[in-house]
Amino acid sequence: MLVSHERPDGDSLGSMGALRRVIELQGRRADAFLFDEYPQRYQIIKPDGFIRWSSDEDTGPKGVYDGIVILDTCAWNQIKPAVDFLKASPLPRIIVDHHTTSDALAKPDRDLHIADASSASTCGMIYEWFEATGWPLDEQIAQALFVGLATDTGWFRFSNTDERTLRAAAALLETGARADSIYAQIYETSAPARLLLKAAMLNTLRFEAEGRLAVMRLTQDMFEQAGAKQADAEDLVNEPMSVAGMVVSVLLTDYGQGKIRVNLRSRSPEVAGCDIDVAAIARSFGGGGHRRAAGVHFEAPLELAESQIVSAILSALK
Ligand SMILES: [Mn+2]
Repeated sequence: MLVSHERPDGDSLGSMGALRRVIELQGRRADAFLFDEYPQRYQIIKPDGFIRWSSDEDTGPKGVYDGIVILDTCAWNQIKPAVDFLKASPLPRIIVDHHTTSDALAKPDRDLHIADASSASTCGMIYEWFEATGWPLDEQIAQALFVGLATDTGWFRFSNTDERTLRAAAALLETGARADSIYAQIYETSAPARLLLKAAMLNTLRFEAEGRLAVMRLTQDMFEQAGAKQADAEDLVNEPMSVAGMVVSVLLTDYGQGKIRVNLRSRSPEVAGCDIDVAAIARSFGGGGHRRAAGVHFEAPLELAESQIVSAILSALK
């Protein structure tokens, strides 16, 4: 049984898809569970074998499993629908994750927790795992892992792009991954709704701290008017990073009923001239993530959440 975080991204889907396929090639079966709808833009990772976690399964999926693998997260609040099941389940589990935030998801005497915050992606860790075991890879696995490597590094542009990532990427290209078609399928097949949503978001854009901080909003009205889904908002927080001198970008998404999600991005110190650890800022509000990409949930009105997060960033920028 494979599980990853809510709001699945390329790295979580890629690592689940690749592991599912490798297990299948070993003559066994693995089911990957999703807490959300399968995102349309990741069709390149074969969606069959992914099962939607349903509310009547809150106490556990009906299938019979030998063990659980949790991928690309080690935080209870990112796997909320499965928390009761996982806390009660006696099944041994393996956790493979590259985030700095870490809850006690593993029991030391029973489970295996493989954490490597120096890895750019979980897919990179999975690739190294497969390489070490010598399990044969096929084109489907190569495509899935390449998706995670590429998306978690902003298509090999972010500061986490390192030689490990590029070595793994090279090996996956050798195994049949096609960078051009993966790029086109992920980034050049978005619905018109995504562009409309982006336009609405950019309408809210404002600069603070002499143009070193960008603040943007998304509201339910904007989603409705654009005809957009939650998945259409993925990566939109990165838009202001195209501006010279930008250091931190913040996107606040209002889900209604006082539920706010905040996405944070910061530029690497070599480019920005200062080192803003957005994971630390997120953690101070109960969130988490990486130094350059983090997130936090607020139960507060939008204005209040915004003023709190903005003043925390402004004091970090001082
Ligand atoms: Mn990841």
